[in-house]
Amino acid sequence: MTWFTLPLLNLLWAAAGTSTWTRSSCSVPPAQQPLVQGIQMLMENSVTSSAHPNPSILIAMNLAGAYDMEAQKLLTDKLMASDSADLTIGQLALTIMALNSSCRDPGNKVSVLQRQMESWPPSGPSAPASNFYGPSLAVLALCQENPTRALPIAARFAKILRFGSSPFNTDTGAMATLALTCMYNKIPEGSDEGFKILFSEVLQEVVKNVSMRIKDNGIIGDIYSTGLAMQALSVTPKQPNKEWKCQKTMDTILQEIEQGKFHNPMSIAQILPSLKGKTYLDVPHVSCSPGVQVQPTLPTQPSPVPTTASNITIVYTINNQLRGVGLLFNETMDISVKSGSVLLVVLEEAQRRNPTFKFETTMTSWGLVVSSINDITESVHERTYWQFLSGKTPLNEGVADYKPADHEHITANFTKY
Ligand code: B12
Repeated sequence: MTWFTLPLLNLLWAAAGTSTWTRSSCSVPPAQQPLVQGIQMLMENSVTSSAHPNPSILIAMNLAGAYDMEAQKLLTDKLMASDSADLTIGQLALTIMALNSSCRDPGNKVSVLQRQMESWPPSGPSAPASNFYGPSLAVLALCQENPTRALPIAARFAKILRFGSSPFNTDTGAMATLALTCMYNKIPEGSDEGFKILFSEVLQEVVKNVSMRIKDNGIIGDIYSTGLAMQALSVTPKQPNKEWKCQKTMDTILQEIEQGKFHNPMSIAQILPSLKGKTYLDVPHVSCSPGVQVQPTLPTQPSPVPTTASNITIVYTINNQLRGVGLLFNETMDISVKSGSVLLVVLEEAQRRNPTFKFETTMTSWGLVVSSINDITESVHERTYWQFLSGKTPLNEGVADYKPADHEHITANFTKY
């Protein structure tokens, strides 16, 4: 072999569109395993007979290897019994994947999802990127069920995604990468070469956007999108435009876990597969033979910080400047609450003191969303919502998780996505 043959071979390899790029591998160091076990137990403990069944938690439990077999069975049975008509496209897709991860047959849920995706999108391709999250889940679930039937749906999804995605959202990009990678890997033999080219081109673009969000400390997007982004970058056939050091990402996430940033069960469900070296593409390969997992002894919890009864003051503003949506207003109030309170307590105190600050919440898989303030209500149709900011920076947690600091200025701003 002459000195130039190897580079030449590489070039030919690349030109053929074959996927070769060296991924850096990563794993949780043994000393940090108890941290991971701790959050998994926290997540599993959130499964109760009264809680609304969360398919993302079942997927994470099954990918990681469930500790609590009773919780696993309870969730599986509840999801089996759920009515497709009550679910959005994304929820239905997650339910199908969750049942598959428990080796249960999702039955007619698959054909319901297939039909819904055949008439997607309902209102033209101008939807913002975040609206592709649910449909990405749908393409992924349908791809895992039957790639041949999923092919036309996935192709339409890819074309719309290519032309209609602004602004870019890391979580959505990650989920779209998983969906398109599944399709790319499973294009039925004899299909038009155009499908492979389409998925390849759109994947390249989405992976480029995800990789642009890699920060120096390894976080991809924000800490809560990093789990999904790790899954995406670890399976994509397309090389990211920016070098990704998986271990760096892992180490930073472990530090964040140590600082208690992953206590919301849904945030754990989205990070756990990556910590275990798993992705949603592994769902069809989960082995359901009777559990070998043993519930670990509880890692020593950090002793609770003694609560000082001191009060803090939060400056709280509610603002609606969207014309045509009810009354325009901008009201500010100083609110005093116990230090360590979550933002929800601030909102409750504001409402107690002034009826203009009255608000309503809706329950979701991530917890409570503030759906209405001062009678101005979010709308999926109008794409409006109440965004929460600290100063000018949007919060990366919801009101039931975020703990404001003394003198922090929190704004609830009615805006569009
Ligand atoms: C789309 C989206 C939105 C849309 C939802 C509307 C819609 N119809 O699409 C909008 C733009 C309104 C939104 C708002 C917010 N979001 Co958001 N959102 C997402 C995203 C990208 C996808 C959610 C989804 O479709 N899931 C799939 C379906 C099948 O599951 P679902 O449970 O039915 O989905 C619902 C919930 O996820 C809920 N939801 C969406 N965001 C949030 C945030 C919180 C805190 C809660 C409780 C619920 C919630 O809306 C979905 C549709 O009804 C996720 C990303 C992710 N990794 O999950 C972020 C995500 C859930 N959002 C997040 C955040 C921080 C927010 C905001 C708090 C941002 C802000 N600064 O105001 C607000 C909520 C404020 C409030 N009023 O209480 C974080 C939550 C992190 C955390 N630890 O809590 C995520 C993970 C993004 C991230 N990586 O940081 N969001």
